[in-house]
Amino acid sequence: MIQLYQFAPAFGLPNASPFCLKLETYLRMAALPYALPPFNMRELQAAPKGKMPYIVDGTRTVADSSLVIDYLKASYGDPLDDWMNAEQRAVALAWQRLLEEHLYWAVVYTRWIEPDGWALTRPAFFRALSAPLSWIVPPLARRGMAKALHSHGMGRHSREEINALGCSDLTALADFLGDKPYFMGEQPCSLDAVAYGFLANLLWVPLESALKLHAQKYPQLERYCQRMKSRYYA
Ligand SMILES: N[C@@H](CCC(=O)N[C@@H](CS)C(=O)NCC(=O)O)C(=O)O
Repeated sequence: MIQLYQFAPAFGLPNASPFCLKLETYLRMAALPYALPPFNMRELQAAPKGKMPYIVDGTRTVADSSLVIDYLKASYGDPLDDWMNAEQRAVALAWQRLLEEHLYWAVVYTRWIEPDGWALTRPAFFRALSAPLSWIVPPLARRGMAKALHSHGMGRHSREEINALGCSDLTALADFLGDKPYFMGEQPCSLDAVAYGFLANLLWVPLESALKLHAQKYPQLERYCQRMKSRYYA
């Protein structure tokens, strides 16, 4: 059976990492059985690309949620996306990139850099550490995130600019979803695993960030997450 390596649940969600929640949701959507080995820091150190999630499937280890999904499609078929034409695939990929390569960094800023976010993130992500690691690791990890934000470019903006950029992504997502049940229409597809991974991680975490408050202005986003949850996590 596929072994899914990811962080421990946090914030009342199956995973507080949008990429981990994306992959677990994909496995459920595609009805692929998987097991969740208990998380410990050694797994993150052993991660082939230094990030979660990754899977072990028999003799194969595959890292990166999107590359894992490509591998799963090639190995077990593509029940979720095989109905889409080339234009729909192009649109879905563009939304995925908006979520993963842009909105993600605004979320990272609110969780790791803004003081209210850090006050929640630190205990939620590092509770398993005991002293002295619990004093040393969290500030180092936070510094690493600040560096990554700066390298990406998002971290060079002011707080107001970052929130405005993230909010415009959320407005676009809400406008595109509109009254549709799923992002690409009547039928769910792998983009919905990505969207759920990110939107649940904004709407359902106890951090009242500007991004969350903005997302709450669009009731279709909450309805969408509830729809995904009741269909795939009942
Ligand atoms: N492109 C990767 C991104 C994964 C990613 O950024 N994972 C973060 C958690 S959201 C992580 O493991 N961070 C740990 C670290 O950077 O040390 C994917 O799709 O899997």
